[in-house]
Amino acid sequence: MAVNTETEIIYRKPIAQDGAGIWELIRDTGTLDLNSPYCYMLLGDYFNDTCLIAEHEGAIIGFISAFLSPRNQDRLFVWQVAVAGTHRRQGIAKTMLTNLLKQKGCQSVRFIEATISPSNMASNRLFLSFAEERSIPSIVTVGYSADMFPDRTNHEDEPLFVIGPIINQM
Ligand code: 9YT
Repeated sequence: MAVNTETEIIYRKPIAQDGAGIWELIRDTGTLDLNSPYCYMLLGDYFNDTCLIAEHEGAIIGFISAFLSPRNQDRLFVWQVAVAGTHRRQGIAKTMLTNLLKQKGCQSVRFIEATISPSNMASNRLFLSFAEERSIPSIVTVGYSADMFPDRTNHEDEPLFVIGPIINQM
């Protein structure tokens, strides 16, 4: 479905009240692991210095969640990147990632980490092209293998992408 994108897309930090809308967005992607609504409320409340929402005409059409590694503040673990089906192929995910890294909460970040399953083509493309465009090294290691997930969930491998060091490339 084509959507009128002439009206501006607003990028902003989430708040707890966005939890339900974020949950619906993630549910509708069909590719991401759907967490509880409560989890998305917590992200909006306690982790919103490192999360971002894309909003179009009052609807949440994009979300990126991330947190600084508790062990190392120069590592940003990007948890989920989601864009609504109606708004794909417009560079919204890359804008969210770029804008997020410019936030105050990400000033210490030199490495980005994310696990991305093979079927999540959009995020595979996003992270690799993000690194390539800025000539930032990237490595992919095992991450969380399929056999770590509960039986019958039929979960794919979650290879770990590490991108960095980022030095004045934003
Ligand atoms: C970058 C990204 O969206 N990773 C997804 C990780 C995992 N499969 C999840 O939480 O959906």
